[in-house]
Amino acid sequence: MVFQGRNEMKTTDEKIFEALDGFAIEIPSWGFANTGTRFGKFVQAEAATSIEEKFADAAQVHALTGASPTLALHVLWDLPHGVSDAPLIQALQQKYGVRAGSINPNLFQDQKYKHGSICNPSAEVRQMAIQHLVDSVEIARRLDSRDVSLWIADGSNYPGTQSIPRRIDYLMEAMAATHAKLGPEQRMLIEYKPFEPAFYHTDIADWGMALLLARHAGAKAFVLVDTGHHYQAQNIEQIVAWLLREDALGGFHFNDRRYADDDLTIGSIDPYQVFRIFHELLSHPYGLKQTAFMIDQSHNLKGKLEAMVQSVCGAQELFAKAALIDQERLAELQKDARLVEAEECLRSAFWFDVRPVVRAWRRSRGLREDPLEELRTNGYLEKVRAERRERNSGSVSSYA
Ligand code: PSV
Ligand code: MN
Repeated sequence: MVFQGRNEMKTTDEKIFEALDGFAIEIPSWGFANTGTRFGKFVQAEAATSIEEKFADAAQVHALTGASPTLALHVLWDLPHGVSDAPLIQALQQKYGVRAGSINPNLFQDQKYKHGSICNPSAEVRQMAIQHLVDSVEIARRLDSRDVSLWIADGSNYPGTQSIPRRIDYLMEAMAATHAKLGPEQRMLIEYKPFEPAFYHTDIADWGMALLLARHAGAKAFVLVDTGHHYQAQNIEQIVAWLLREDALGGFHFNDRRYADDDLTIGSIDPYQVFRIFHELLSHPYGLKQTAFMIDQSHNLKGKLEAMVQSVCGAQELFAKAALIDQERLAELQKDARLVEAEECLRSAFWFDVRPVVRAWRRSRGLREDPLEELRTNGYLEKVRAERRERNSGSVSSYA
């Protein structure tokens, strides 16, 4: 298969190698811990029980894939004492060779947040939530972490129970107060989600609201697209194209879904969608420049580490495929409205089997060809299961 543009002399292998050399995707600390659904938890012996174990697992995933050098941290879960936990994280970064990635404030678990955090009708609760955001900015600064990633779970369940416009004012105030604390190299990413945990209205429900909030907050505020946070049938790559055009795209939380915010493995349901998103990024001159790639998945049936390695490898493959699209030729075909040829130009890259070249790339970079197989046989899983089994048994009488 030839994927050469008229002026481009790069071979398919070269394009894939170049793409993979420049590709990194952050993994979430919460993907290694025991989590479940609201109906229950199936506890895993290998699940991380401390922040150190999360760093150890992240280092293992990075050693196997060569593509996940940073670990997203959730403040309440990973730095329960706030800023004073920063030295511990610094030490873990040193020890495991994985850096702290985005810092995720937690504004959804405290009992005081029953009616919202930064949108709560109580000024006292709003102030407490803003203080947590400000502390999160400070944590990120101490850890040299560029992004503070805000997901606001606020909303209401019944019409008439809250004032939507008043809560918009509260949102604007909190975002501005947080933005004012950002250092020159820091950014805040604003994540949107149409539902859950609230079921009537969510205060930041879609990309339009997130974009307006970012615009009002200031130049260091950007929008974060979580692929699981859309209504069915939403064209996500179109949102990406708009955000890129507005220089407002900060990053992604990747995961897949069939029904709601299902947290399934990236590309497991609709790999073509991920490919189309990567295509929008690659066809934009600065699409990759400031776009952070992160996985936001916590698996309760798949093995934690296996799922994470599979996710990173899946993301690499889809990115490699998108890098094969002949952008120059595609632009010409689109201009002439040669529909079938244009579509085939896109599709042929998608259907090209990049896996042999990805394996060759791994070999050439000193990595194992098959990271999943390596994980199953290198002894890491047995070791951590033995070490952690007891601690994970906690509240359950038996578990896998
Ligand atoms: C909320 O559904 C979300 O996507 C946010 O990014 C949280 O930080 C994350 O999941 C973990 O709960
Ligand atoms: Mn998310």
